[in-house]
Amino acid sequence: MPPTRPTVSSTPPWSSPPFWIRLVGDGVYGVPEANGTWTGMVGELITRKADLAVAGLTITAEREKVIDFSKPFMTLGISILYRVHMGRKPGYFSFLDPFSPGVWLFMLLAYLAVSCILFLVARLTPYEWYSPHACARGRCGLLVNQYSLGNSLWFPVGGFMQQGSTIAPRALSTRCVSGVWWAFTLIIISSYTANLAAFLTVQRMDVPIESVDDLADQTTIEYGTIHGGSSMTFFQNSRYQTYQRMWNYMYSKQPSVFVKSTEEGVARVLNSNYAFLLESTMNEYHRQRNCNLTQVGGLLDTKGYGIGMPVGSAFRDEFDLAILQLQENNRLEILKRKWWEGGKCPKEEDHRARGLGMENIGGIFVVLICGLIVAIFMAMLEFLWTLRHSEATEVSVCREMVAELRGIILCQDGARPRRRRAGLRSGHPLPEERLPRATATLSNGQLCGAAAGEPEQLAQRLAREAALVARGCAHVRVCPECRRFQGPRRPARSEESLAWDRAPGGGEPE
Ligand code: CWD
Repeated sequence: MPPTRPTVSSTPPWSSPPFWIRLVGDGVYGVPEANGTWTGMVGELITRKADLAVAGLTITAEREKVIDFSKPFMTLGISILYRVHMGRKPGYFSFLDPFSPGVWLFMLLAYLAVSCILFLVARLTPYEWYSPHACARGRCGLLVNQYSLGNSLWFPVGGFMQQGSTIAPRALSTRCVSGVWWAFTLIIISSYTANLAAFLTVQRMDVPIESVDDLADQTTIEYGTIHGGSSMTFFQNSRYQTYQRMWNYMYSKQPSVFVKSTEEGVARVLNSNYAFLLESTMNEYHRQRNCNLTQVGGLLDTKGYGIGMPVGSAFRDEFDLAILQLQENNRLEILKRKWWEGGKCPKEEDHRARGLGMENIGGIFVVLICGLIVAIFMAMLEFLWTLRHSEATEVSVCREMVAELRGIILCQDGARPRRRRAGLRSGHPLPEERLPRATATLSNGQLCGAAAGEPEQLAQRLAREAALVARGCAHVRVCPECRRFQGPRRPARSEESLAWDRAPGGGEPE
């Protein structure tokens, strides 16, 4: 138990030993030949070479015509045995799996496209140009646009990461771009979250066929049955279109897709791209012993195993009675469990229940560490960039950086780099320090400055923005109202500019 080769017992009768048990001569279960004779165990029973056929012999109508069967002692059906397809092993970067590389690429392109369009649209619409200082009426009428290139690139990142940003779109057009980007983000993040758990499992079952129809509809996976058995005749005699198609494939396929034994079929499943149409009893038996095997779909039919004997055999009633008794006192079920039960194969859910380890999500830690390293590297570059106009001193950049860091850690303002102070002394101030403190000349010749009694702070801010315009900074612009008072480029502190300075409410749009 279970039988691997058909077994036939011959005279003298089994009830009074000695009796002989031997394997059937041709090694098959039995199918009818063209000339009306039968092969295998069925043939030996018909010719009375054997008294009993004790095996996984399927009771069929065709056989019932030529031999007798006991009552069925097991029920089964034809099933598909296939090898377990292992998904990719979880890796450090499994968190990227929910989307294909193509989708990640398109997301990056979508992000860049949205950033560019946001930048252009914000420049185009007049509603994104506004005065940052509501109280600056009558002063330098500067308009700013919050969508600088940097902000245009940063704003979609805030939306995508569900963090938002302090940049709020003002115009209908920029709100429209933001709205569609947020909608896109919503779907992408929801889809990612929904798929993430499934993709972080240890090993994912990934079966290319899920039913007999899938098997019949493809040609890459070969499939076949045991040769000379009832499974083969099931397909041969079937009137169902799909099974007919499968029979035509199996019959014509070269090299043959039929196997001589279940062992040969199982080995073929494991070693090649082959699906074995195997009786469910044997399917279960082999799956219990090899976790790389799986059953695809359900049963194709329902039938039973019976003990075969020649027509009119004297043993039939005795076997029927014994089988019914064994069934009623659960002996058959106990025996089946005893012989079928094998090692336990882990289920897919078991993997999930175990939780995620570093092998699943370690990659995000790598991303974090890389991000921090890049940030530190960029801070260093920014530090060097700031010093680029400074006068060279005998103090090395590294020492200045160390001094700066020490100052930060010890909260000592006095530890500021000497090179910076040297820069100021030498008349090469830092970018911020180079900004005008109270007045500035605009590129269009407009002078912007603090009026008498104007708080110094506001004057400084206005002057600073004016200086940005003067440096060609594109996200600051002189308001159209102001331009009315401005002629073409002219030197600072022209008569006209002074007139503008004095004009009531001239510099600030409502
Ligand atoms: N048999 C078969 O036809 N297919 C199978 O998968 C197995 Cl395990 C056996 C023989 C069948 N039981 C018969 O009696 O012909």
